[in-house]
Amino acid sequence: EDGYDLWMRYRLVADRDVLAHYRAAFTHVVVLGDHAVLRSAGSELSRGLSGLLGRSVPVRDRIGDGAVVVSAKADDTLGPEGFTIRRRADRFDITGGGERGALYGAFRLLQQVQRQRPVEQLNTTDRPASPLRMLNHWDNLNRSIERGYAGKSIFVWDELPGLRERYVDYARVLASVGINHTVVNNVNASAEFLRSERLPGLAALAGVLRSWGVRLWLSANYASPITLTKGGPAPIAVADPFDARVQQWWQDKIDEIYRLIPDFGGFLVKANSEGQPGPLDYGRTHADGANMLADRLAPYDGKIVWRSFVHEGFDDWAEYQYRVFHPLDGQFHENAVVQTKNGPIDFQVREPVNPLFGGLPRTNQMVELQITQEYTGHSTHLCYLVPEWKAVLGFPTYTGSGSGPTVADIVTGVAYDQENVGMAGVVNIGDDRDWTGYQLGAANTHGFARLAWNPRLSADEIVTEWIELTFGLDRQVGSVLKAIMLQSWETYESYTSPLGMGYLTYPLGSHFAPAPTTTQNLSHHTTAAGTGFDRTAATGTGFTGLYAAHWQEIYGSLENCPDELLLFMHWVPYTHVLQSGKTMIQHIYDSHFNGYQRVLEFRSGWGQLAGRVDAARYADIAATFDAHVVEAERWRDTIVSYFYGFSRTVSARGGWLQLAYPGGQLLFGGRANSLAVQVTNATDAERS
Ligand code: BDP
Repeated sequence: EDGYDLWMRYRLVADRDVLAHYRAAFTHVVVLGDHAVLRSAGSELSRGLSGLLGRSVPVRDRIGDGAVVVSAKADDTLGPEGFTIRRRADRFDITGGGERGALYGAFRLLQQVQRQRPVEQLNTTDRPASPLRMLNHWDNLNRSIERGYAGKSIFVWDELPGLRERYVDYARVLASVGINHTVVNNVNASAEFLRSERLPGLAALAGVLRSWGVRLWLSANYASPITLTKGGPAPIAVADPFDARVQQWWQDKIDEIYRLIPDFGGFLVKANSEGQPGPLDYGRTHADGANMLADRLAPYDGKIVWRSFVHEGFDDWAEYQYRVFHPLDGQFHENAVVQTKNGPIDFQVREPVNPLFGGLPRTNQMVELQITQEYTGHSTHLCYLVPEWKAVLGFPTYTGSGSGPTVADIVTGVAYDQENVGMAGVVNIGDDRDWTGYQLGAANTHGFARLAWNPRLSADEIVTEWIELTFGLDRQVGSVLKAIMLQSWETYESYTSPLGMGYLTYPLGSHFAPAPTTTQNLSHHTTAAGTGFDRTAATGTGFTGLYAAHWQEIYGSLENCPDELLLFMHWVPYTHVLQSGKTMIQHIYDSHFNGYQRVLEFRSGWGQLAGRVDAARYADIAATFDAHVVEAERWRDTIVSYFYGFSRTVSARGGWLQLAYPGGQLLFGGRANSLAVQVTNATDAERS
């Protein structure tokens, strides 16, 4: 196996009793109704059950004993995307509240069968919590992927409208976990995607997605009217949303798109951020810019998703998004959605929740999470992000009644009774055979989608499901891998950036290797006496004042601020004693050493599974853990040395700070202004 099948492997059911029951229960598939999405459900059931049962389970016209009957019927309690699976005397019914619901029900049945759930336990009813469950690809026209670590874009733009088989598998992957919208190109958008010559190709791609219930979106460059009329008969020199010619250009473009793609989802826009053009260039607001497009998309049931990730000209970039967007609350039109990154900085391993959640009660909002591991180890470090996302979604903003609403309440529409809300994931998919660049990376893709479907699922439930679907039901594989994965996010944090400092990589680079000197003043103010960033309202930048009173008090206080965010909120002397009882500097040292130790344990834990996982995937993952160990060591040694260099404080471990190197150990220590180094087991070259 090479990982291509992800969580849809459909291998023969191993338990003979269970298999015998399944063979009696499922003999054929019947699709009631003529709709492409229902046909997809039927073909997937036939394909999956045939593999799982080791015999043909064809699609037939007649309902008889052992039929799995797929149909859709409008139903208020289910909604268009909900479903029920019911075991009748002689057959199973999968009934969707709409076609997509039926498709999701088909995948759910197949997942339960892959997990060998007894036939008596297959009855279920479910529906998604958020209406917009969306992927964001950061794929460019030349098929490079911004922050992608899994090869090139799976979309071969220049070959469209020619279609590849992989597009169908891509659509199946999305549908299998309930993703219903996808933005196929980078937010740093090339206007070329909107050029008329490109649209028939995109329409062909949209057609494939449509059969699996997925709507295609595009990222739009706000200056497209300028770029695409240049050199033509009627060039437009501005992109001002109040300019009549600009408005007409967009109107024509949107009409053109919908003629070709009747279910086009809409535009995702990154404006006035990191050099991108936008309405602020013309003295208009983000709301002005978004609404001009929203109004033209509305008659087609299209939407605009407008990103709040802006940072230009600021002292503390943590505040900038809030300061720009909070005053616009209530100004965005109904089909405009503001998409906000989970934290106020940029997908660091730990950030406080963006204060815009709870800060925009009259605006439709989506949370943007990063599935691709830009700042969390690319495809080398295992970092399972579901526990982080759970913490984000569960965060109580205290901006409403009691402690609520939580972020999950906001993005599911419960908080403010909204419909155009949901979750977007910057996806890690590329054209590598295993889709995500390393075998375990797909767990994040799966986990994001499962949380978008139901944010109440626990990390334990989600990872267990993913492991069982991906590696089968071997108990030891399940327990060892689950323990590793559930620890991996906090482990990554502990050897890269404990205490919430964040951003310790070179800011303009690949965001992979440690480079703490380069982010001095950007994410920390490190001196001989201490480190951190004073963002308090009392003495710092004022960021803590953007939260509800409850959090202002907690984050603003050195004593009450949770350790994991301490250096994000405060500048702290090395000698400060943390809630953990250790001094801050000691905590930094210990955290890095312990984290590295845990990565060694991950590698040896995986080593125990030899023979229990198919050879190719086993070896692939073992090789990734080897690389992970090397990189974790690099992080530990760089960051520990960095803080030792400033603090000149020696670890309490026998008075020596220990840095391992491949051949032995480097111990160094001393008192202020003196440094002793002792090297053991070294060759002369290593010693020098
Ligand atoms: C940062 C990335 C950059 C993206 C930007 C964004 O480093 O590549 O373009 O965010 O989200 O995380 O717009």
